[in-house]
Amino acid sequence: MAKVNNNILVYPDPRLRKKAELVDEVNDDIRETLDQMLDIMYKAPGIGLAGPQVNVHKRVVVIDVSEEKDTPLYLINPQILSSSGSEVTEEGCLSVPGISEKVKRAAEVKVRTLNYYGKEIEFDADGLLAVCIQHELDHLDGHLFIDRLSSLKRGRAKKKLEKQTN
Ligand code: GNR
Ligand code: NI
Repeated sequence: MAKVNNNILVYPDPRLRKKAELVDEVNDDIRETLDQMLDIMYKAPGIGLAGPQVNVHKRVVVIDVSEEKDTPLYLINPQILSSSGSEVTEEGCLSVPGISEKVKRAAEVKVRTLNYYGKEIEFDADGLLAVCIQHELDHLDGHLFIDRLSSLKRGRAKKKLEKQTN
């Protein structure tokens, strides 16, 4: 019913800084939102998309890190229960266009989430999936990957972003 805005919000849009709210019921409305977010993510193209990026301030995320783009993952009210190790990965963000920087995050995460059908599930993730989950959960709390850079690198990134933004 409610159509998700096709435009992905871009830094420094203050709406990217709003904390997303818990989903209280996984119904057809939420599933429609997730379907639309997946479309937008594939078209972008990206490997993940969080609600706030499309002005949906609910704790919803879609991810597909598969090569064939045939393994969508839907996360509703996701939580990281525990994490271990650390890994540095070059990250980009659809909301921070033109910037890519190395970010240090946990290498493995244990996740508890509701799935597409509202069932609570738990799973472990590593590699790019673990990185993407952490990146998307940051969006739900209004955080961007550039917030995690050293102040020197963040300063440079912001300067580059300001030059791009007209
Ligand atoms: O498409 C995306 N690629 C990506 C690469 C490395 C680490 C994280 C990501 S997520 C990003 C899409 C996005 O902005 N999701 O919020
Ligand atoms: Ni992002």
